[in-house]
Formats: sequence, C-alpha cells, structure tokens
Amino acid sequence: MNEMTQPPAATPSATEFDADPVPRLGWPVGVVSERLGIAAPTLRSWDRRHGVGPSLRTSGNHRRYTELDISRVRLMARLTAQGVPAQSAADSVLSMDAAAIVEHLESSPGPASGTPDSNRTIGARGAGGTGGAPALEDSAALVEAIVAAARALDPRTMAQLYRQVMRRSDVGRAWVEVFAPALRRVGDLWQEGRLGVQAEHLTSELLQSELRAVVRANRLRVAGSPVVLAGADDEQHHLPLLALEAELARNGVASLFLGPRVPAEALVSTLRETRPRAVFLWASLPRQRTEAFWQHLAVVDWPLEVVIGGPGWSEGIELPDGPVTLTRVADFTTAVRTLVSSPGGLSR
Ligand code: B12
Repeated sequence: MNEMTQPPAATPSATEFDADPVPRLGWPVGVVSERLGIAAPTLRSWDRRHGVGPSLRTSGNHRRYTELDISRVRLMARLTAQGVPAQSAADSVLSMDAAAIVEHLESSPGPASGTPDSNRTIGARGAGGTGGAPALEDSAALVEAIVAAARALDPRTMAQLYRQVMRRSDVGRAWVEVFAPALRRVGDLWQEGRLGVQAEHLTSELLQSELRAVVRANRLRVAGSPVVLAGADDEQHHLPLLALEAELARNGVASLFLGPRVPAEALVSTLRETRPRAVFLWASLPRQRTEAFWQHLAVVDWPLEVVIGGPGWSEGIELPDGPVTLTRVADFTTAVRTLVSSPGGLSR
C-alpha cells in the first residue's frame, strides 16, 4: 500500500514527539510552514476555517500533519494561488481521495524544489501581469483550477479563469491548451461518477458566454461570405462550434452559426438558400456512415466544401457525384485554417 493511502496513525503522545526530533507520526505546524513556505497563521486558519489541516493532535493538543495532510495543504495552496477562493479550494481538496490529490499535484507540477509553493504568486509570471491566473504556459494548472471551480460549483471563479485565459491568449490557443483539456477532464470525471452532470453544465454554460463575448467584440471586423457552422442532427455538443465562430471572427471571417442539433433537411435548405463556400459540421457522438444527409447534398450545384470535425464521424462517408468536396479535420487549428482558406474565402 502506498504511504499516502495509509489510514492516519493513532494520536501520538507528547512524549513520543519530545523524545524523537524527527517525528514518525506527524509533523508540527512550524515544520510544515517551513517546508511549504506557507505562514503558520495561514495553516492554522485553513485548518480552523476550512478543515484543511492536520489529522492528528498530540495529547497536549498540538497539531501534527501526516504526509497526506501536507499534500492536501500543498494542493490547497496551489489552487488559491490560481485565484480559487479558499472555501472552494478546500471543498475541492477535501472531496478528493489520496490518489486524486497525488494525481492533481503531479498533473500540475509546482515550482522547482526549494521554492515554496506560496511563491507562486498570482499573475507574477503572466505576460502583462493582469493578475489572477498563472500564465498560459502553465496550462495544466489552469485546467486544474477550472476543474476545481467546476467541482465546487463556483461560477464566479470559473468565469474569472475563462476571462483571464482569453485575455492572455487568442481563442485558438485557449481552446487547445486549456478549454478542451478542461472539458475532457470534466467529461472523464463525470463518466467515472466523480463529478455531477451539474458541474459539466456549469463548465459549458459559462464557457459559451465567454466565447460569445469574443464573437460580439469582433462583429465589426467580419466580412465576406459566411461559412455555416452546425451541429449534426441530434448532436447537443456544440462548444467546438462556438470556439470556431469566435476564432473565425477574430480572423475576420463571418459565420452563420446554427448551433446544436440541426436536422438534415433544415441544414440542406439553409445551404441552398445561402450558397456558402463552406460548411463545418461537428459530431461528438458516434454517427452512421450512411445517414441521409450525405445523399441530400445531391441538390448542391455550386462548389461547397463540407468540413467535418469531432470524434463522432465514421470513416467511409460517400458523397453524391457533384461539386461537393469533403474534408475531415482532426484538430481546431486545422479546422480554422481550412475554413479561412477554403476557395472563395478571404485570401491570406
Ligand atoms: C460539455 C459536455 C456536454 C454538454 C454539452 C454542452 C454544449 N453546449 O456543448 C451536455 C451536458 C449538454 C452534454 C450532453 C451529453 N453528453 Co456530453 N460531454 C460534454 C464534454 C464534457 C465536453 C464536450 C466538448 O465540447 N468537447 C470538445 C472536445 C473537448 O472534444 P474531444 O472529443 O476531446 O475533441 C477531440 C477532437 O475532436 C479534437 N478537437 C478538440 N477540439 C476540437 C475542435 C475542432 C473544431 C476540431 C475539428 C477538433 C477538435 O481533439 C480531441 C482529440 O484529441 C464531453 C467530454 C469530451 N471528452 O468531449 C462530454 C461527452 C462528449 N458527453 C458524453 C455523453 C455520453 C453525453 C450525453 C449522451 C449524456 C446523456 N446521457 O445525456 C449527452 C448527449 C446528448 C446528445 N444527444 O448530444 C460522452 C460521449 C461518449 C461517446 N463518445 O459516446 C463524453 C465524451 C463524456 C464522457 N467522457 O463520457 N455533454
């Protein structure tokens, strides 16, 4: 059994500690403070107010931290340094078992050894020092902070984190390095039964607002014939479409955003009406290779590039003869590049 998973030992007596300068059963607050670089009053306050503290007490009521307690405190420090409020950070830390704590600490390595965690001051390393979240270089830590905010159902922190990420980078980088990994992690935790669906809803709803704000901010820059963005029939997932719309807007490309669950007939009739140069279709959930939509494209009589993205699309899709081309894209950046440069698009 891993040392981290051992149950706390019985409360040691004061004499045991007095007799042994390197206590075997727990560390006093001063040692933990020095080891982590966190002031002792802060440690005492996290214990008193948020329950993140030592599991053991001496018979003289002195605090004694186990290695697991220390890991909890380290993660608490990491999260609060990323802007997560103390109570949310504590809720998150206390909801995790030893393995999850280790996993979180490892997925977001702290500063070089010898540097106390508390030196990871908020925004200190961020380009422009806007304060709040670590620089985007620290994307694993940002993912961790977003997941912690989801776990704590903390919309304020989550929105702050989203905005900070967007201020520091373009949508593409934000999506690829932080938002998509955070969504995948939230999805995995939901699938494992470790996170309620409400946390998944909160994560995606707030992200939708932030992505739409980028589209609004760029409305005056967009020009040219719009590309159509749509979720496949019955497909509720549409965040990648919103991220695409935002990044295309930043690139000056107009889109006609139809959102999730677009019925095949409605999509085809939109295509006939607007005659776009390109349409992007997203599918997260598995789809049939032979669905009717592809045959409906027989009515298209202008050069239309159909771009498909998402893990739901099967191989071997067959198109009717005609001017329609099919392009499958595996990642966000390629999707943007393809849509920006599809024939008839902005020349760049
Ligand atoms: C948010 C979310 C929701 C939200 C959607 C909100 C919204 N407005 O979009 C809600 C709560 C509505 C929802 C509902 C459901 N969901 Co959901 N959901 C997610 C979650 C967490 C994120 C979705 C997302 O935006 N993904 C975008 C990126 C992150 O997806 P990705 O697949 O990792 O991307 C890969 C590539 O596509 C590429 N990529 C990444 N980004 C981009 C962008 C572009 C443009 C391109 C081209 C490529 C690309 O990189 C990745 C590969 O390395 C995912 C988790 C996940 N892993 O996706 C689950 C997930 C997709 N959902 C899942 C499920 C099961 C459901 C439900 C069926 C649950 C239910 N029983 O009701 C319903 C779906 C109902 C329906 N008919 O559609 C499963 C799907 C499993 C499967 N393959 O069948 C997932 C994977 C969760 C899981 N781990 O099990 N969901």
